[in-house]
Formats: sequence, C-alpha cells, structure tokens
Amino acid sequence: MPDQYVISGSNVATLADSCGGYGLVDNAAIVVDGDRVAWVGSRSDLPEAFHVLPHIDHSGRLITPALIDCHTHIIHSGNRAREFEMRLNGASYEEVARAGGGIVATVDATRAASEAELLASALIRVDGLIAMGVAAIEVKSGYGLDIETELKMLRVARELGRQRPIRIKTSYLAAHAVPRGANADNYIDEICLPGLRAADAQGLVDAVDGFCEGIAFDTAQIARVFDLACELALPVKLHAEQLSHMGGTALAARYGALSADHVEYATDADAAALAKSGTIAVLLPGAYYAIRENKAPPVQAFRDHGVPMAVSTDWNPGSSPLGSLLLAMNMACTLFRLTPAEALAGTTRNAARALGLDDCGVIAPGMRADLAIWKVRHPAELSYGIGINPLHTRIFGGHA
Ligand code: DI6
Ligand code: FE
Repeated sequence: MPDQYVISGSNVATLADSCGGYGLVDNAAIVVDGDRVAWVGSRSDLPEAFHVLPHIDHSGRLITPALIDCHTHIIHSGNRAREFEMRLNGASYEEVARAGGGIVATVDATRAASEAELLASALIRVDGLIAMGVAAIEVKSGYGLDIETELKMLRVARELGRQRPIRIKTSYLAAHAVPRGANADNYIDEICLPGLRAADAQGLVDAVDGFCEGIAFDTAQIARVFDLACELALPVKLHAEQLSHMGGTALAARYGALSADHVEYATDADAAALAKSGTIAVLLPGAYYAIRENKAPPVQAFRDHGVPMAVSTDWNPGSSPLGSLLLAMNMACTLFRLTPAEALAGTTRNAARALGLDDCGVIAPGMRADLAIWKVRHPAELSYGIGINPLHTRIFGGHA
C-alpha cells in the first residue's frame, strides 16, 4: 500500500460528532498519510493538493473507526462448559463460585498452562477479533492469583501485540478472586500488592483493575490496591456493581478511574459521580445475557448525567464466553436499549477513552488511520445484524 493515499466513495461514520451521533459523511474521502488520517470530508471538498494521490474506491461501503474491545479476559486456559450445564440446572453464577467453581477453576488451568500454550489460545481469539475490524484490545490478568502466573499472563498479553497488528492495553487484575483457602486481606497484602510492584517494574501494566463484589473484594480492599496504583501513577478501572450494589462505582469515581465496568446495580447517584470524574461506564451485555441477569444497567441515568458509555465483550470462560464485539453491540441495543449510534460510539470513541487512548476511536485529522471498511451502507446495520460479520477490510496504522 502506498504511504499516502485517498479512500474515496464510501459513507463514513467519523464518530467525531460530540453530540453523540455517527458524524456521518456521505460520499466521503479520507486521506491517509503514513499511519495517520490527514483529512476527512465530503469527496467534493477534497483539497486540490490531494487529487494527485492514488485513490482507492470503496463506493457502496461504510467506513468507521476500527473497533476497540475495551474489557477482555482473553488469556485463559480451559473452558467452563460444565458450569454452563450446572447453571441450566438451576445453580446461580454465585453458587457455582461458592462451590469452588467459577474463576478459581480457570485459575487452576491457567497456572498449569505454559506461556506458549496461553499465547497460542489467545492468538486464536485475537485473530477472531481482528477479523471483525478490531484494532485495540484490553487484556486482563486475574487467572493467576499468584505473582508468577499473573506476570506470565501479562507477558503473554504484551506478546500478542508483538505477534499481531493490534494494540494491546494490559490491566493487572490480581484482585479478581480470593484463591482457595486464602484470607482476602492477607491475599491483598502478600500477593496482590507485591505482584503489582513487580509487574509494574517489568513494564507489564497499563492499568489496575479489581472485582468489587460479595464473592470477591470489598471497597476497603480494592482501595488498598488503588492506593498503590496511584503511588505508581497507574490509572485504575473496576468491575463494579455487577451482581449487587457494593459501592464500587463511587469508589472508582473517587479515584478518577478510566472506567467502571458492568454497573448493572449502579444508582442515579453513582451515575452522577461517574459524570463528575469523567469515568466511562463500560456495559457488558454478554455477561448479563450468559448468567441470565435481570437487572439492566441504568442507561437512562448515564444519559441524563452525561456519562459516556462503552460496550465490550468481557470475553472470559465463565460469565461471558462471547467472542463477537458486533454481537455485544447488538445485545447492548436489544437488552439494554442503547441506540445503534450509542453502541457504535461504545466500541470506538468511548472504548478508546476507557483505555486512556486519545489517538483512535474517531476518524479525524491527526488520529491514527485505524479504520474498518464494511459491506454495509448505514452504521445502524452493524448493531442490527445478529451473528453476522460484514467486515470488508481492516486498516491498521494505514495498512490493510
Ligand atoms: N466479572 C466477570 O464477569 C468476569 N470477571 C469478573 O470479575 C468473570 C470471570 C469468570 O467467570 O471467569
Ligand atoms: Fe470482566
């Protein structure tokens, strides 16, 4: 591909519309210069200077920013299909966890797996997301619960970004579950905190996450992890209010978190707090669907308070074995009543913010040329289709 070129003829959803729309431009042109967008607008307005560049015609297609999956646990070993059967026989997600299944079952498998095995299985998941137009993925640790395995997961996460044309943002999630037989406070002191120092010293951590829930950690325990994150100048994010109201959302807001994720049980006051701290609410309809939750997140309160919403797969072997970000968008609309424009902003513009990325997620001059070219005409079609992948081409840093 040439270093400078013009993509012309398609409809473009720039997502650069601060009013929350698609930022649609019909019959558009996008000028790519190296790994950046140099210009975007109506084809008829293309400045004279760009007319000489090679043109690639995508008439009849739609271009959006490449998608961003901002909450995943794609590094793990094994699966939990047996728990799926248990839940179908009446056990709840929490009952399975309390019976010794759940997250700690994946911990056993992940500890036993070699780094090469974890990498091979995660690459298959990454390839699936790339094939769907994804250009950035957040990847969490959290299935180690010991220092060695947490570091192993984070090294694999970094390796994903070296082996594939994709940006990886890592989150240290040792505060994901209490290991079997351990005391939660001791675990925080003896594993979680020293593990964070070690992982940070090795350059493996982009953000610090936790699971604030009855079956995991309370706000006081999470606050100790967040205090160390602050000391290390690392941003925080939190699994908050997924199964009950524990106060995690307010805590996340207090620490200026990048995101509060799940947030089904968040209140109007929580939404106000998120708005004030500029924290993104990350909606994870795959988990809501898979564990048959019936409390949807307070989407209208997020709108009323102006909290930006992101949408992600939460791809994990327990509560959300969901490998399709497009299906997550459809579920966010059907189950949570997002508009298709909100769902698309949730996997582009707002997902970038949830990862602290300010150079992607919208199509505008100076932004990275990470683009998804779709075999559809209108952006609503991306959320409307169920289990359909209409990607034509993904452009990553200017390259197909
Ligand atoms: N909430 C979730 O939905 C995942 N982690 C979390 O804190 C579940 C992870 C799992 O069940 O393995
Ligand atoms: Fe999660």
